[in-house]
Amino acid sequence: EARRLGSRLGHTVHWLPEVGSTNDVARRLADDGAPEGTLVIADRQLAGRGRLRRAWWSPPGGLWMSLILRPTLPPERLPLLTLAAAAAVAEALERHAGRPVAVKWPNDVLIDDRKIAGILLETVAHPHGAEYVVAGIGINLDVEGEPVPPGLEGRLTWLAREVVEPVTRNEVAEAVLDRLEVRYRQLHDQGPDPVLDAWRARAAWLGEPVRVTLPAGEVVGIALDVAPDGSLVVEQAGGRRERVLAGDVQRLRP
Ligand code: BT5
Repeated sequence: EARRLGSRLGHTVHWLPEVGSTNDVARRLADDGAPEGTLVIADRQLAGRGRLRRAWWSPPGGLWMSLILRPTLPPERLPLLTLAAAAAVAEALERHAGRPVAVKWPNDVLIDDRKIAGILLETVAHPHGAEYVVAGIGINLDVEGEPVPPGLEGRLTWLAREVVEPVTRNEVAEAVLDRLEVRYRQLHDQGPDPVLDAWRARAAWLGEPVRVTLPAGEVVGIALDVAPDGSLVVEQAGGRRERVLAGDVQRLRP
């Protein structure tokens, strides 16, 4: 079932009761030529995924969606799409949550240090850049009655737990698409700065000691800033600065 919503991103929505991963459905649609802004939403995912083949718990009652983008950005700017999406989700949730919403490098959205949303960008390459990007966004809206998987208890939160007034899935989806549209256009028209500023304004753990686990090895130091290519700048003991493009950040508590 495809229907039309007002905003340009999300002009066409494929709404499915149950899928493996909305990112896979969106990739098939993109491979078949679906235009930018095509959106896939599922009521639940049986094989939702995060980065590095990690599982993403996607019970009914969440917002599990994937958006097809066909950016015309230089390849080195593509990682900024993750930061743009995280900032957009945080901005959308701030409209409803009674507390500050934070972003954590590279792809997490947190309330009170608990993860409420995650973003998974998948780029299908082309010799001259990105052929298309699928932006997968998962937001916990209400998990009442669903047993939280072991290991996630106390580490995640959901919107129904944080809101002042109840909010529907459609309203959240519309708000995310609105903000994403703004941030996505900005990246194309104004370069990285507005998106980086929006991201920095909500950044968790900048200025704090962190350990970044990399695909190979780790970097320990102060998380200083995000760079215009979307990497995290970490100052190691002795002042040496390292830029990391992919990894998992943990806060080091004294
Ligand atoms: C992410 O990965 O945070 C990206 C999540 C993207 C999910 C969306 S849903 C729509 C689209 N379709 C998909 O199949 N995926 C996208 P990462 O940074 O690797 O974090 C994964 C980790 O988050 C897991 O290892 C768990 O520790 C934790 N986690 C899993 N499910 C969670 C949930 N529902 N809420 C909070 N944390 C969760």
